[in-house]
Amino acid sequence: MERTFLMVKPDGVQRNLIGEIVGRFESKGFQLVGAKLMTISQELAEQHYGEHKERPFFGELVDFITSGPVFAMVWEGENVISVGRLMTGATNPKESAPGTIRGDFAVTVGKNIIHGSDAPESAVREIGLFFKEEELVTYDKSMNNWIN
Ligand code: YYY
Ligand code: MG
Repeated sequence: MERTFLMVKPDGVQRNLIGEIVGRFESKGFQLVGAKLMTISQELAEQHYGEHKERPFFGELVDFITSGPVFAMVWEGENVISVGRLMTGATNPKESAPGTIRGDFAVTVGKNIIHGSDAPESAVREIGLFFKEEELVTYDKSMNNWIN
Protein backbone atom coordinates (compact mmCIF):
# COMPACT_ATOMS: atom_id res chain seq x y z
CA MET A 1 0.00 0.00 0.00
CA GLU A 2 1.26 3.50 -0.83
CA ARG A 3 2.71 5.62 1.96
CA THR A 4 3.38 9.33 2.33
CA PHE A 5 5.15 11.59 4.80
CA LEU A 6 3.02 14.37 6.27
CA MET A 7 4.11 16.86 8.90
CA VAL A 8 2.27 19.50 10.89
CA LYS A 9 4.76 22.38 10.86
CA PRO A 10 5.60 24.50 13.94
CA ASP A 11 2.83 27.00 13.15
CA GLY A 12 0.25 24.22 12.96
CA VAL A 13 1.37 22.77 16.29
CA GLN A 14 1.28 26.19 17.98
CA ARG A 15 -2.18 26.85 16.53
CA ASN A 16 -3.58 23.57 17.94
CA LEU A 17 -4.21 22.10 14.50
CA ILE A 18 -2.70 18.62 15.03
CA GLY A 19 -6.08 17.08 15.86
CA GLU A 20 -7.86 18.86 13.02
CA ILE A 21 -5.29 17.65 10.49
CA VAL A 22 -5.10 14.07 11.81
CA GLY A 23 -8.91 14.02 11.83
CA ARG A 24 -9.15 15.00 8.18
CA PHE A 25 -6.88 12.18 7.05
CA GLU A 26 -8.60 9.67 9.37
CA SER A 27 -12.05 10.68 8.15
CA LYS A 28 -10.95 10.47 4.54
CA GLY A 29 -10.14 6.79 5.07
CA PHE A 30 -6.34 6.82 5.20
CA GLN A 31 -4.48 4.88 7.88
CA LEU A 32 -1.90 6.28 10.29
CA VAL A 33 1.15 4.01 10.45
CA GLY A 34 3.59 6.21 12.38
CA ALA A 35 3.67 9.54 14.23
CA LYS A 36 5.82 11.55 16.60
CA LEU A 37 6.08 15.00 18.10
CA MET A 38 9.68 16.14 17.65
CA THR A 39 11.96 19.11 17.16
CA ILE A 40 13.87 19.07 13.88
CA SER A 41 17.64 19.61 14.00
CA GLN A 42 19.35 22.04 11.65
CA GLU A 43 20.94 19.08 9.85
CA LEU A 44 17.66 17.21 9.34
CA ALA A 45 15.96 20.41 8.14
CA GLU A 46 18.69 21.00 5.56
CA GLN A 47 18.42 17.39 4.35
CA HIS A 48 14.62 17.38 4.25
CA TYR A 49 14.49 20.61 2.24
CA GLY A 50 17.71 19.86 0.29
CA GLU A 51 15.97 20.39 -3.06
CA HIS A 52 15.48 24.07 -2.12
CA LYS A 53 19.10 24.72 -1.05
CA GLU A 54 19.71 27.34 -3.73
CA ARG A 55 16.37 29.12 -3.31
CA PRO A 56 16.36 32.57 -1.67
CA PHE A 57 13.93 31.43 1.03
CA PHE A 58 16.02 28.42 2.11
CA GLY A 59 17.51 30.04 5.23
CA GLU A 60 14.16 31.28 6.47
CA LEU A 61 12.57 27.93 5.70
CA VAL A 62 15.16 26.05 7.77
CA ASP A 63 14.87 28.59 10.61
CA PHE A 64 11.10 28.24 10.58
CA ILE A 65 10.91 24.44 10.48
CA THR A 66 13.39 24.19 13.39
CA SER A 67 11.68 26.95 15.43
CA GLY A 68 9.41 24.65 17.44
CA PRO A 69 8.03 21.13 17.60
CA VAL A 70 6.51 19.50 14.54
CA PHE A 71 4.18 16.51 14.33
CA ALA A 72 5.67 14.03 11.86
CA MET A 73 3.45 11.30 10.42
CA VAL A 74 3.36 8.48 7.92
CA TRP A 75 0.01 7.72 6.32
CA GLU A 76 -0.97 4.80 4.16
CA GLY A 77 -3.69 4.34 1.54
CA GLU A 78 -4.57 4.18 -2.12
CA ASN A 79 -3.10 7.25 -3.89
CA VAL A 80 -2.30 8.78 -0.49
CA ILE A 81 0.60 10.82 -1.93
CA SER A 82 -1.38 12.70 -4.59
CA VAL A 83 -4.61 12.86 -2.58
CA GLY A 84 -2.63 14.05 0.45
CA ARG A 85 -1.30 16.90 -1.68
CA LEU A 86 -4.82 17.77 -2.82
CA MET A 87 -6.02 17.82 0.79
CA THR A 88 -3.03 20.00 1.72
CA GLY A 89 -3.70 22.56 -1.02
CA ALA A 90 -1.46 24.81 -3.09
CA THR A 91 1.89 25.84 -1.58
CA ASN A 92 0.92 29.50 -1.43
CA PRO A 93 -2.22 29.86 0.72
CA LYS A 94 -3.37 32.78 -1.41
CA GLU A 95 -3.98 30.15 -4.11
CA SER A 96 -5.08 27.22 -1.91
CA ALA A 97 -8.73 26.34 -2.41
CA PRO A 98 -11.13 26.56 0.52
CA GLY A 99 -11.65 23.05 1.83
CA THR A 100 -7.94 22.31 1.72
CA ILE A 101 -5.85 22.53 4.89
CA ARG A 102 -3.84 25.50 3.68
CA GLY A 103 -6.94 27.08 2.12
CA ASP A 104 -8.81 26.82 5.40
CA PHE A 105 -6.08 27.65 7.92
CA ALA A 106 -3.13 29.50 6.34
CA VAL A 107 -2.56 33.00 4.97
CA THR A 108 1.09 33.19 3.98
CA VAL A 109 3.49 30.85 2.15
CA GLY A 110 6.09 31.01 4.92
CA LYS A 111 3.57 29.70 7.47
CA ASN A 112 1.54 27.17 5.52
CA ILE A 113 0.81 24.68 8.33
CA ILE A 114 1.63 21.34 6.72
CA HIS A 115 4.19 19.47 4.65
CA GLY A 116 3.32 16.57 2.35
CA SER A 117 5.52 14.45 0.07
CA ASP A 118 5.04 15.34 -3.61
CA ALA A 119 5.99 12.05 -5.34
CA PRO A 120 6.73 8.37 -4.60
CA GLU A 121 10.51 8.97 -4.52
CA SER A 122 10.27 11.92 -2.13
CA ALA A 123 7.84 9.97 0.08
CA VAL A 124 10.35 7.12 0.47
CA ARG A 125 13.20 9.58 1.06
CA GLU A 126 11.31 11.67 3.62
CA ILE A 127 9.88 8.68 5.51
CA GLY A 128 13.45 7.33 5.75
CA LEU A 129 14.77 10.66 7.06
CA PHE A 130 12.20 10.89 9.86
CA PHE A 131 11.33 7.32 10.83
CA LYS A 132 13.11 4.06 11.52
CA GLU A 133 11.42 1.03 10.00
CA GLU A 134 10.51 -0.28 13.48
CA GLU A 135 8.64 2.97 14.25
CA LEU A 136 6.13 2.21 11.49
CA VAL A 137 3.25 -0.10 12.34
CA THR A 138 1.62 -2.30 9.75
CA TYR A 139 -1.80 -3.43 10.87
CA ASP A 140 -5.20 -4.39 9.49
CA LYS A 141 -8.31 -2.37 10.12
CA SER A 142 -11.56 -4.16 9.36
CA MET A 143 -13.03 -0.80 8.36
CA ASN A 144 -10.73 -0.79 5.33
CA ASN A 145 -13.13 -3.20 3.61
CA TRP A 146 -15.62 -0.33 3.61
CA ILE A 147 -13.10 2.11 2.13
CA ASN A 148 -11.00 0.27 -0.45
O1 YYY B 1 5.79 21.04 -1.24
P1 YYY B 1 5.29 22.38 -0.76
O2 YYY B 1 5.44 22.56 0.72
O3 YYY B 1 3.88 22.67 -1.21
O4 YYY B 1 6.16 23.52 -1.48
P2 YYY B 1 7.70 23.54 -1.92
O5 YYY B 1 7.77 24.23 -3.24
O6 YYY B 1 8.32 22.19 -1.83
O7 YYY B 1 8.36 24.51 -0.84
C1 YYY B 1 8.63 24.04 0.46
C2 YYY B 1 8.26 25.11 1.44
O8 YYY B 1 9.08 26.26 1.24
C3 YYY B 1 6.83 25.63 1.32
O9 YYY B 1 5.88 24.81 1.97
C4 YYY B 1 6.94 26.98 1.97
C5 YYY B 1 8.36 27.43 1.61
N1 YYY B 1 8.36 28.38 0.47
C6 YYY B 1 8.52 29.74 0.74
O10 YYY B 1 8.67 30.11 1.90
N2 YYY B 1 8.51 30.63 -0.30
C7 YYY B 1 8.33 30.20 -1.55
N3 YYY B 1 8.31 31.10 -2.54
C8 YYY B 1 8.16 28.84 -1.84
C9 YYY B 1 8.18 27.95 -0.80
MG1 MG C 1 7.67 20.27 -1.48
